[in-house]
Amino acid sequence: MAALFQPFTLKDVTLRNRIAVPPMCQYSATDGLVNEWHVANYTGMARGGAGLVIVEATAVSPEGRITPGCTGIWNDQLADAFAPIVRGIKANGAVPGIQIAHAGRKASANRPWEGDDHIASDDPRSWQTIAPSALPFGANLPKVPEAMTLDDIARVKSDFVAAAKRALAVGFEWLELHFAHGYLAQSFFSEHANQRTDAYGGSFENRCRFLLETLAAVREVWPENLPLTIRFGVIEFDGRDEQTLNESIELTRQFKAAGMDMMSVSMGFDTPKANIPWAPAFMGPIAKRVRDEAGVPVSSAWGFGEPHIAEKAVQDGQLDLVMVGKAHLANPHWTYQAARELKIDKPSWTLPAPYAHWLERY
Ligand code: FNR
Ligand code: 531
Repeated sequence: MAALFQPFTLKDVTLRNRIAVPPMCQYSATDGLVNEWHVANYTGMARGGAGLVIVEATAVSPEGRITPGCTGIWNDQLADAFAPIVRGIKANGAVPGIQIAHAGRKASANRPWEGDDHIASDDPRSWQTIAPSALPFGANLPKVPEAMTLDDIARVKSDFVAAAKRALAVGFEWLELHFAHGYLAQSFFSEHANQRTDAYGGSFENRCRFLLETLAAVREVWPENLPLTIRFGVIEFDGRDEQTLNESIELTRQFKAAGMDMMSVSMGFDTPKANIPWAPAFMGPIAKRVRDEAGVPVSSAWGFGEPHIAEKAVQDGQLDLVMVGKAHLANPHWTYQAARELKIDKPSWTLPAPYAHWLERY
């Protein structure tokens, strides 16, 4: 049996294999509300055989959306609308997860296919962004955020807690905190974005404070028996990589002590000046370092969408779970086809009978 097709257990949740659909924004919601597009998208990927399907970055507050099309979970009506998605993922044998997020200074942007830049300030669709400091990301995202007050910090933490409670109530079994990709939490950690002089900026300890406090508050309401994971950018590719990685690994140990069950190892994206060494599976060795040095289970994405590459990442002990993103957009039945390519004896086990019966017999 291929390593990729071994079940994976985290807390009381067992995935049927090591393949996960990572969160991928659809930019297709209205005022945060999901619709039939989201049901079809997520149900289809579960039907294709992945063990875990994580719903896209879902905003904990309206100003935390990246774009006007991003999903939200800041009230009960928005949360309830996820019920058919949860049911659809489960009915197709996968575990339903959701990533909750606040976009910080990268919020108030146009959809990628409509510019991928900040919405002009005089456009009524734009909104005021917030961040640790009044520093813009730059490049395509020049909008200057408002530096958060201590009240803002307390409010956003409680928004994360409320979002976690709603995610649980609607039936999600796996919760991911989006602490990566230059969004709000990541930007507290990064000196590219955080130049505060109070308890939330400056020293390593202070730059970790918002992330650790948010994690601890969420862990109090998210059941101990269900996985709570963090997507975190451990490296910026900005020329200070060894120092950032060492700090990130120390923070990962602290996340673990505060109740994080697994890390989705990713990049910081806090500066447009990064020089990212794009290549298939290039995050594998970095994820392995986090796994080995911090002693936590890890997943990662970025170029694992070829079955033999994904298989090798698990076999080599780089990843516990492999995130396969864009390859799932191209082919929601990616897992089924990976099983065939890796010559799993009975590839049909990932497909439901109404499909498998015909695909195997004739
Ligand atoms: C993403 N990605 C992403 N990441 C995340 O943490 N939350 C999100 O909501 C999104 N949204 C998103 C939308 C789209 C359209 C893409 C293509 C990507 C990043 C994603 O989870 C993954 O890390 C990358 O796609 C890299 O993995 P692949 O595509 O190389 O397998
Ligand atoms: C980051 C990305 C960069 C380059 C290629 C693909 C993806 N993502 C981050 C996403 C939104 C879309 C862009 C989130 O984390 C929400």
